[in-house]
Amino acid sequence: MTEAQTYSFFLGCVMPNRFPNVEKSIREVLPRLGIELEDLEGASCCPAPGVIRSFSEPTWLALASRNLALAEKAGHDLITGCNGCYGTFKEALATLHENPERLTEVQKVFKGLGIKFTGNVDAKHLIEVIYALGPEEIKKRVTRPLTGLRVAVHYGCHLLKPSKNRPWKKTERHTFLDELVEATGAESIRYRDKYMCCGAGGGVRGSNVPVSIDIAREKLDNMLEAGADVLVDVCSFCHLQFEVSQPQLNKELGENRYQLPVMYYTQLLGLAMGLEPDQLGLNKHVVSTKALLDRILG
Ligand code: 9S8
Ligand code: 9S8
Ligand code: COM
Repeated sequence: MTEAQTYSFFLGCVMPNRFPNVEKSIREVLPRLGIELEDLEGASCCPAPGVIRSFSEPTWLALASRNLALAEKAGHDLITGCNGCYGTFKEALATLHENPERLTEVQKVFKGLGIKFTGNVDAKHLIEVIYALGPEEIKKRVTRPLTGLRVAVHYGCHLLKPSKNRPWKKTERHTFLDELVEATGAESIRYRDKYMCCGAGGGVRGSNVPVSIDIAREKLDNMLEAGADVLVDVCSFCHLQFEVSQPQLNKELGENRYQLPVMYYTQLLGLAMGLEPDQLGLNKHVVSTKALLDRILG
């Protein structure tokens, strides 16, 4: 077992408000892997990279810095389970580190607010921290192998791009999430346009719902065509998109074509580690997980 590590847990807006069941699965699973989470009291919206940064980059940088300053004060690196929040913090840190005058600007904004910030803090996606343990280490925790389960993984955009400021191998064909899924005994299947956006980010879902869910439909069609039993994601906003779009699409169609269960990675891993569906919030899904759970739990 690796030494315990502690992080400041940044929730973002979507997870605590819309998917506390996913949050629960993270809080159950991570400590069992030796990853301790400390709440980041007083945190605000990251703010969303595809939205707020498009309106005012300096406002985005100051608010992101304020959240980073809370982690810096707590003495831990920040950890998040949302790709969008991860994107904000990675980009904000790169901006501050590459342009010291931007740090000075932010410090000026903080003047008189009692916020100390040096930029000496890092931000990680929880999947990065889990992957650093190694898929072999994950395999050792599996007591209920998910053999025969066909998983369509969805990476999302901000986790991978821009690749310059991301810790992953420089490739267009990432495999780290597939490896972590396969460590549970499940099979990560190939499907068309796996690395494509879910259609929600960049303000698309907020401004043009028909276009947004049409992109989700295309991804779902590709997954279903490849025979997926479940979709696995690692982003609060992608999770929202796939959970909420399916009933919307079914309503438009007048038939229940889209019923692909959507799990966050820690829910899948938790099942493989022998946790109960209730502990992982799997009984609180929009798209029912019941038939799938009956199959897995036997
Ligand atoms: S915070 Fe506010 S809207 Fe959100 S979930 Fe993730 S991106 Fe950051
Ligand atoms: S994909 Fe494209 S922009 Fe993003 S990361 Fe999460 S939401 Fe879905
Ligand atoms: C998507 C975040 S995860 S944003 O909508 O692009 O800001």
